[in-house]
Amino acid sequence: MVDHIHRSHFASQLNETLVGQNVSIGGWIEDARDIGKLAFLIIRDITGTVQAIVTGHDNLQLLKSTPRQSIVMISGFVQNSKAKGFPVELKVEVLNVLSRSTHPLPIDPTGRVESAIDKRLDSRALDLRNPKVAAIFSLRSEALQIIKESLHSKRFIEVNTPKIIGSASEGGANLFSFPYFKKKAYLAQSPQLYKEQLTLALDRVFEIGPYFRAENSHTVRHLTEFISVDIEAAFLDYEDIMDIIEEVIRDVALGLNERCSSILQLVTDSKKIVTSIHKSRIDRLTYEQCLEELAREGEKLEFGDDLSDASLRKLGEIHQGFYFIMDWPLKLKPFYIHEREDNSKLSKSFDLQYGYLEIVSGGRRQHDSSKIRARLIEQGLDPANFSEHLKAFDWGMPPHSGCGLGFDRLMMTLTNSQNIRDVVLYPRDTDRIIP
Ligand code: AMO
Repeated sequence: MVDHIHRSHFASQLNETLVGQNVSIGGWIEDARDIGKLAFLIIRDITGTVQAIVTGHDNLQLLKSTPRQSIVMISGFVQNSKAKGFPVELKVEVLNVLSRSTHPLPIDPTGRVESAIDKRLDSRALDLRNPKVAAIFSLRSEALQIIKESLHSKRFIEVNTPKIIGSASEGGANLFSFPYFKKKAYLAQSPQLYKEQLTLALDRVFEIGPYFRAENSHTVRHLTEFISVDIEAAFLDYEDIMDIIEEVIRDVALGLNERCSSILQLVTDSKKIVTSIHKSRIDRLTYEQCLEELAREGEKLEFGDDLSDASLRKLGEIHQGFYFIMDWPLKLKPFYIHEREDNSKLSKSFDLQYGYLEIVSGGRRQHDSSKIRARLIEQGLDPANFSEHLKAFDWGMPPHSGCGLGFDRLMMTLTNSQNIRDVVLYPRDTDRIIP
């Protein structure tokens, strides 16, 4: 019986050693050129393309009525090819059309006719047939794998904390709320409180999961749902976390260069990810040094002012690629951030920037619950709403530090993408909740 599901090979596996063998390939028709007695087909699967030669009245008739992008299973013999880019080709014996596409399609997935990102997102699954688009998501997958390997090698264990929560994790207003049986529940803004609590027993944890933020931001770098790599570690200070995150990002850049050079070529037109991170340590500037640098550029800011996009862009011109900004004013940081012991106006905190784009935020955490209570009140938050969290601090809480890395933003920098939507399969923003 002919099996119409299982293929014998992926497209990229066909080579001269298979000449004369009968193989089957499953994929979609990218191109078809009928020259009368025969037709040339280009069949694509996730690994690449195959040239196929179709002959015979029935097969040619079937092909005539089959639109491009339809799913086919072809089988036949491998033979040497004279075509440019194809050392071998498939002489088709059996052509099965398994699923016909409609014509015309909403977008051209070959990329020959370009569509705006919004139109592409409306037909995202089809958009992914464009090898350049699919490549971004292969890189994403590999980057996640490398991050996990890197953190495991540093004794972190992976955890999963709930995304349906009963009270705010970060404080502030940007929470999505919804009815939950007889209660009100929220979508987690971050795993901040859980990951901190877990250090009292598990020592070093990381979580890769979604953050939900009801932020009314319309930019190329904000989504309402995005993926973060959160890490938290007992008995480490914030500069240790800066070392760790620097190593993780270096591992990702070097790992992608090593493991994915051909995919990188598709995405970035270069076989290597171009970031300064390969060569040297990432610059570490204090917030106050940033103010001085900005003042030299003619931008006068007072201590305590936040750094605007424009200021960060200026700093990004001076410090190409990644750079840290550390020791922010305490009042600019969330309630759980620890003050510097030598100056309580400053915090043990850091952001990792890539130009104007903030990639990571983290710091040493306050582990004295009375100080956390005072900070909550200072920030207009009610400690009673955090009682479930605060009780863990009475069970023996080690000093700890951690950070959250915006994974989608990291992928933007690694793939030279200007819009976060390019590196997220089904982005969620203020306007888009489908598909
Ligand atoms: P923060 O709020 O800075 O820190 O978030 C961590 C990182 O997440 C990314 N990010 C975003 N990415 C896409 N769309 C958004 N709307 C968005 N908002 C933030 C950024 C940012 O650096 N609990 C702390 C982390 C910690 O201290 O461990 C936190 O949530 O890259």
